[in-house]
Amino acid sequence: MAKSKFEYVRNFEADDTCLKNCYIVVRLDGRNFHKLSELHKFLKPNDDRALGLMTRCARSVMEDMDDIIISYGQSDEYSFIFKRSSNWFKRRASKLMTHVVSQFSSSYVFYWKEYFGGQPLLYPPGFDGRVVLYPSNRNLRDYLSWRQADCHINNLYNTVFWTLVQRGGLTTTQAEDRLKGTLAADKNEIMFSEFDINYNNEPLVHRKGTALIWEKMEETVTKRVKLPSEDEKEVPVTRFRRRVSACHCDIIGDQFWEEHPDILEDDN
Ligand code: DGT
Ligand code: MG
Ligand code: MG
Ligand code: MG
Ligand code: MG
Repeated sequence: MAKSKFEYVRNFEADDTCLKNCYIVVRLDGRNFHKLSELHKFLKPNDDRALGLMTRCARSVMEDMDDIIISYGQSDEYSFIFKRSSNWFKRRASKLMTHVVSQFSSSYVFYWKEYFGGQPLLYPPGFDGRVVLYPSNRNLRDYLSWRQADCHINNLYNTVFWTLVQRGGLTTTQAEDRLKGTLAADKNEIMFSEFDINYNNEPLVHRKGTALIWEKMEETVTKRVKLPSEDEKEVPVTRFRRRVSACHCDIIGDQFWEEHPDILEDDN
């Protein structure tokens, strides 16, 4: 086909191919969820409906996109890790990021009522996205550790903060003053001695966030087959399927990675 004289504009598109051999991380984060959570009366410090909805959306992203090996989420953010050998969308950063973020955003609206029932979503929420490349398994694990450590630090603070307000009767300003300069041990001690709360018994989903991984499972179904010269009969057929499974475990230490050796590809 003849080219139009306008074709040259195509060359203005920037090349944003992700460097080979690197893990591609797409992290998204809710836009102004401070306001969204207040307006929709999310429970403090953790609203299991909101967290469940985030994970439902992440599951939808994983099921719809090739090559995501693990996802990790907490609060209003989720990170999706594409395998380092992925050639999806020719590794174009903008394609990968916009597919993830738009699938996630539309899922947030689509699945809202499954988590919030009759409570309406009052405006269309948005998410930002970014792409970061990590060249080694160590770097990728440190990235995920960073996000999980962030989850821990924020959740410890938020848990003691809202305990002081909701059960201790402090104003938010008083609670803030009370916690100024305190270390993790001090926060644990306040909860334990004043409110009989052992932080380690708080729900794992709040303390550790959510990792989504692929779980291989064997499935046996019966199929009707008709061979020539024979009557139709039923035979069992076993096949392997994979499905997304959620865990709220520690992903900083070695144990998780030793138990799931096929998530990462070898460094070399
Ligand atoms: P951004 O990301 O710069 O557009 O602004 P925000 O407001 O989304 O800030 P960010 O992402 O640093 O903080 C997350 C906000 O979402 C924070 O205000 C608390 C809120 N949020 C997330 N999960 C929950 C929850 O389970 N319960 C409540 N009450 N709030 C939550
Ligand atoms: Mg932010
Ligand atoms: Mg946010
Ligand atoms: Mg956030
Ligand atoms: Mg098109």
